[in-house]
Amino acid sequence: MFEDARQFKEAFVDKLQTMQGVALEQATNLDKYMALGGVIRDYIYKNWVETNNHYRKKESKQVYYFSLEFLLGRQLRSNLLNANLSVVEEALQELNIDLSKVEEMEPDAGLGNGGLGRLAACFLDSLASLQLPGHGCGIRYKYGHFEQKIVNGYQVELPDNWLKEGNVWEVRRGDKAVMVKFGGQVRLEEIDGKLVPIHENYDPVLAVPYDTPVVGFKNNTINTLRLWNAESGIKEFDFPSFNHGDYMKAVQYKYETEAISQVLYPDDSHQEGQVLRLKQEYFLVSAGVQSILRSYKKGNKSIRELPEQVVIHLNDTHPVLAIPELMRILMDEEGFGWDEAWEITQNTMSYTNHTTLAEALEKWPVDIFKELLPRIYMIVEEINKRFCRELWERYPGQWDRIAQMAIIADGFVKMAHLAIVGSYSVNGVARIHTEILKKQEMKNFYKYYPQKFNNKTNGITHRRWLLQANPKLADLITNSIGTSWIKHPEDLKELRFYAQDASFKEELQKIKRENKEQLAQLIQEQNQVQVEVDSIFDVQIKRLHAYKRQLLNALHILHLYNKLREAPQMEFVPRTFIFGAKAAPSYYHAKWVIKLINSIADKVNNDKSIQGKLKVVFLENYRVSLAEKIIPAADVSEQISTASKEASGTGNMKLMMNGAITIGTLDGANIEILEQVGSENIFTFGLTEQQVIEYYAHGGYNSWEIYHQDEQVRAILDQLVNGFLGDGSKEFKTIYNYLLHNNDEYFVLKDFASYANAQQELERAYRDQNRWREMSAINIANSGGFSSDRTISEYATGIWKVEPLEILGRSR
Ligand code: 26V
Repeated sequence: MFEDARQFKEAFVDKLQTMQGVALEQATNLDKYMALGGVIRDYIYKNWVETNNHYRKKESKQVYYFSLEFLLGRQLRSNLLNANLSVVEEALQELNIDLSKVEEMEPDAGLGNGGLGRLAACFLDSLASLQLPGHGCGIRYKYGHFEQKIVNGYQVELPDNWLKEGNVWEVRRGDKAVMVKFGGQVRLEEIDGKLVPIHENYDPVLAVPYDTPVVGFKNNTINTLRLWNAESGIKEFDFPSFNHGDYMKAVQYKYETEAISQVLYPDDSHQEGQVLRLKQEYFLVSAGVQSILRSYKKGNKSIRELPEQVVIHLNDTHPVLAIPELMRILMDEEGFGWDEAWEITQNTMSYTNHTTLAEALEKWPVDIFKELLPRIYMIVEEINKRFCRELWERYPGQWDRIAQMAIIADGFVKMAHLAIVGSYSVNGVARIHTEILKKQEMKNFYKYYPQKFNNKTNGITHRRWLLQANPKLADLITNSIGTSWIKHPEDLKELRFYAQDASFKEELQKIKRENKEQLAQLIQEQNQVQVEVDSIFDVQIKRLHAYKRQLLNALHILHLYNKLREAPQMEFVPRTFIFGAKAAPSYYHAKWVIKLINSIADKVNNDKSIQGKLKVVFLENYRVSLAEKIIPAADVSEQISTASKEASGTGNMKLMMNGAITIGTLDGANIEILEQVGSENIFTFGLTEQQVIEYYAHGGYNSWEIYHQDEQVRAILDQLVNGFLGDGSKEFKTIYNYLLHNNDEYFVLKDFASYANAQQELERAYRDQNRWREMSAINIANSGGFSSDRTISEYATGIWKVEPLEILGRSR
């Protein structure tokens, strides 16, 4: 199929007619996108069938990655790349169609908040590309992460109706629907001498799977991302039989049921006791576990062998109810006793922790939990009882320790505790993060289960984030060191010899400049701000959160601006600060920081006295497809979280891989980046993790002291409240109070001087362009270890015990 461009063109024109009902001449870009997607999908589906047959036949162990979030972004270009359809671009050109225009028609699949969801998407890509039998299991939210508009400098949220034109990649599998039960009562009835739980008066919800193919890189493997849709199951023809009252009830029921998969919670840090969120979590895992067992039982293996055949990976605590759900099915439906069911369950589940922020650790009020999931609550209670008994035997009399480790305590179900107790592996996402888990956050659990804890430093798919997002750089790399890095990203190491090569560096610089030109154009179109292409493009793109300290960056910009205003002729390398960030809709502090950045932008960008040397740009609606445009154009990568707070970070890896130089704290994966590139090729600053933890434990920091001692800090803080930034109203009082009256929880002022110093050093380094390019090359050369292929290989051998499986494929 598609041996040449001609064959593809025929299929494409045909698809335009059969799918969209238009001729090529009349087709809009949307028509073209749909038809192109349709042709590619047909092509991919063949190997999908093949892959599934092969998995069935071989009875190979399967991984199911359970996650409330999958932040896929767009799929057209990555499917083209991975399915090896290189003729397509050429064929479209012959038809006078610009692929990049067509591509813009695809809405991002924004089914995630940030790092955790994007990691899940990178992992799917690596699983398939490494020919590992691994599948995603999630929710098909009707509305993805909100669309952000900036109005007068403020964030405004709009619904993201990403499915409105349909979704060419997915297929609905109505025949594979399962039922999920909420509420009702459970009573125990004695049947044949055994106590059997009978669940009555529950609300049934139909879970309907929509499958999306996940295409491996040029290898015929097509794995599956299964997303569940919540439906009432009430058929339209049932309606006439309802009398008036029932009719209203039926409509209401339909509405309430469908609400379960209606919208992604747009928060990545703050847990609220929302029943709907708990419903979503149980809905996903119940549907997921039921469907896994259903297909497992079609094979020849016994359920006792489940742990050798299946691993369910829990992406944070959100899908942790998979543990009691599997227990329920094994006991209530398959007739296992507790001990055997527990052994199977514990050996089937593995869990990743993604944060130590206390406010993000999930816990559910017992009364809400019990009412919504009565049978699951009984099981969790029993898990807790048995676990506490074990603890009592090991630590007799140590009530405090046992209370601290209990799964149910103080009226809450603690999901991280359930996760650790119910799975055989617990991992953190960067070395420092895992160490913090072991010595602080989960200290007692580590002492009790040392063998469960392990580290898996995060990674990113170099296919999307380099090969696809930065094709010119990818070509330069291939022309220099050959193609092996594409399959073996560690081979990027070979580039280190080119760090001294003048012509390589010249090319590198040329490519960066071209990418910057493109981004400058986008900034002009979107923000009507003209930026200097030869200025330093200094980028901070990530969720807006106090611990990530966009505020530190913003205050430092204000500081640079003050210096420039005082001495416009001072030595200064022009800089463009670029931000992209969404704030959780109810996170007021974060929203004020957005407003602050935009107010600084207004002031700075319009001040002629500084001769355009400083520009500030906040790009609205940060998302995967926007990241793909910003990252290749970045010179500087801002990774400035308060040490100990950023579990890993993955943007840091994407930017490094595209040749940006990191300015960062010793936090998350920054530490491993530092190790890879050496201290001459990164700018680090700020408090260490130990110092931060010491301050939190014993106090000793007073932000007012810095205000009083540091004249420059005082100047910028006063500018927040003296009308300098706006219409004379004192609108940034909340930020001022946060930093001073609330003592600056994340040490922004404490790290300010050290950050400003590092920035000065960075500027000095940039002046030596030859040296800067060398640094850039060294960063790219050492980024291969941050490919998610490395991460996934480690999961496969260290946790999942799964092996690659060759798929022969039908198409070739
Ligand atoms: C928490 C919550 C709390 C309840 C409401 C909905 C919600 C949604 C997501 C989260 C998870 C927050 C944890 C998280 O996103 N961690 C990030 O994980 C990245 C991948 O491991 C890592 O690189 C980042 O450093 C880490 O912040």
